[in-house]
Amino acid sequence: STTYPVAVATWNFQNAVKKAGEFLSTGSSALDAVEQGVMVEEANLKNTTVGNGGAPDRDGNVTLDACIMSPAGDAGSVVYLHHIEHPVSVARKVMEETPHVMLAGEGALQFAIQQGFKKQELLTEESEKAWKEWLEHKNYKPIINIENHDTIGMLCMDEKGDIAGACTTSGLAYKMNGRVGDSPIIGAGLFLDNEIGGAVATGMGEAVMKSVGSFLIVELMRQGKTPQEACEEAVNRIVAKNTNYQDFQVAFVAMNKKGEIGSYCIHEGFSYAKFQHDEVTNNPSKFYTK
Ligand code: SD4
Repeated sequence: STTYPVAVATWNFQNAVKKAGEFLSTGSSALDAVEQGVMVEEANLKNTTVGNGGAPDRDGNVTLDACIMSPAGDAGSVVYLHHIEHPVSVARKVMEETPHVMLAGEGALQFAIQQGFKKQELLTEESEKAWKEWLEHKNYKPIINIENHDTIGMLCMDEKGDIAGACTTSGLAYKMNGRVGDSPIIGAGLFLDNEIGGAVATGMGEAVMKSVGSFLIVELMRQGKTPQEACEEAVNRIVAKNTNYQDFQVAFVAMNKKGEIGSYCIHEGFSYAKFQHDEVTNNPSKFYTK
């Protein structure tokens, strides 16, 4: 039986893969499906790690990072973007409407507004309240698993077998002002090669950036590893290089050209959502810590 169309996403984001699946099932391109899929979480006010409702940095600013890649290998990215609910769509505009790959901060916001995006307040009452509580102790300690309130990275393969990917986040809660994570970095939070497959990451962005994790996974698949083996190798390298791996989570999801999926993470509790064979499922990931 055919394994695609297929959509996979980090964490238990079944609504997002369902949306992507609806687009894929009615003949949409992987690129349209992946954008529409992750937009579900950008708009979800209950998700405090993506888009509208995202947790702020330690100074109270909600700053968003996102990127997108097309089957052709084109890429667009925005970092440190304020006041725009759908950074993935701005990233797509960067890819399609500019000679660049990445726009940051004020320039990214200015570009978004020129493209017709509306400026809005993204800090919700709940997120503001949680931030003010955090200010009382100021203990910066990223949470290992926030299950369905987390960063979304998604890969889609359409009816033609073409792969697109996206990743979008408000980053780690109470990060330093100006901090950018792995999610909008091509090769770290997301990478794909339409001849091989793709990978997405979530968790402690600093560890993912230093290992260029998603690029590594695609290259390992190119050398013949399965998506599962490639994800395991990427996590093993991070564990080997970080003596404090007990204190943070990193998780990867990968897909190859056959629509085979693999996933691996440091700590138990990560799962990925999948749309395949017209069915939406949540799939607990294998993990490193015993
Ligand atoms: C970051 N990787 O900004 C993102 C955050 C994340 O689970 O995925 N949290 O580092």
